[in-house]
Amino acid sequence: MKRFAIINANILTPNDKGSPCRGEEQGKLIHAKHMLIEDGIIKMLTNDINMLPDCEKMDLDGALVTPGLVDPHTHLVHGGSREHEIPLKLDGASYMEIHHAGGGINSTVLATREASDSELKEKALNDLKHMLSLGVTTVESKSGYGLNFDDEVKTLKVSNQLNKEQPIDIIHTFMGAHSIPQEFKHDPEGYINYICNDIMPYVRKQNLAEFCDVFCEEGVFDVDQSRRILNKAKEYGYRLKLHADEIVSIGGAELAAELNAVSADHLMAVSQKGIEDLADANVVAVLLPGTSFYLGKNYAPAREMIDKEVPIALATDFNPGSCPSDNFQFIMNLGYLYLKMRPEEILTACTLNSAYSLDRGHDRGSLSINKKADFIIWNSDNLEYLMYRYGKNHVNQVWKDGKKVYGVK
Ligand code: IZC
Ligand code: ZN
Repeated sequence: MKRFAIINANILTPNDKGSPCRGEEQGKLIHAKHMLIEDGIIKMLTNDINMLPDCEKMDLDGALVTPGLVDPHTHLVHGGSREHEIPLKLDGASYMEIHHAGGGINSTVLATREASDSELKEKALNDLKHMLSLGVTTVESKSGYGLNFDDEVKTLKVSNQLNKEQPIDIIHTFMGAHSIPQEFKHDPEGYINYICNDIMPYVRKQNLAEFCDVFCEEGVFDVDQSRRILNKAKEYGYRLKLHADEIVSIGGAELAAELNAVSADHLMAVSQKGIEDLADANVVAVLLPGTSFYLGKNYAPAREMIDKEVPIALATDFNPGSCPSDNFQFIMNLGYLYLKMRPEEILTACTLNSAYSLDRGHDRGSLSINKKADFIIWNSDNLEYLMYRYGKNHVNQVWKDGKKVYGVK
């Protein structure tokens, strides 16, 4: 048995009571000085050093320790990049205008279809290395740039291989309903039938993805189409997620609640009823302030959602179009500055609530007894400093399943 303890640290963690933290609970953390780890699992949190058994001890001299970050919304595996959109944007074109003119997601679909498995893998691996250095120990990864059987399966296989070949745990989501591909431009119903009948059952059967997500947005998939796709996904055994009310308020949040989705993501344009429905159904709201930042749009009403008892998670939304950054620490800064969340609420949003939004609250997301020893040792003795001093990586070491996987010293 491998047993060791970290001692004299400022350990801060959300308190897992078996469901996502909401309302006032979102901002309540537990504090301890010492943590015992056995075979990659947390066995004790204590302020009394005499409680620890005889074992190897790492003295952290007051450093902040938190759970590893869980990024629950990314479009990790994709070909190419979209810096060629910059002049269009400077001339005033919006994200949706570029999309409807055949650019945007469609240009990434072309680049992804053209890329080989190993090209996609190498590119995503580079991004994963960067994420790990920033403290991410679990990440969600969506398909949605293949938009046909072979290329959706190709990207999901790459994502599954990457899960085995580097330290971050990757949770996979099928998102064939990300956009209508050019071949089906005049037959959206034909595309919906194709993904529902041909791709979705195969992906689930091969266990290539456990979640299904839809881009429910004006001009992409409407509420009725999204409902049909997600109901079909439920039949195949997927858990549900939804890109909801990102740009226009069309009832995405209401649909996520109606279908008992695990999460509703974006919510920059969520309605009052949408907020109430999410709270009633205990759906985790995954907010993506990096997208508001990059698109120059408004931010989701996080304070109002916390007041109305909607559990909040944060994510990067890392993708080549609306958030070309995988920097989760910058998302924490935006959470404080623009979502007006308190540092304690932000930590819960990036660890325990994000783990729950991936159905992983039972084994990670907090430093609780019998959970995975996924944790970060920070170059700071307090949590507030991470939100305040932006643009710098504050990670000193990242530990995954009780093993050091990244370290500055
Ligand atoms: O590639 O533009 N919003 N999907 C929905 C995206 C952004 C990703 C992209
Ligand atoms: Zn997204």
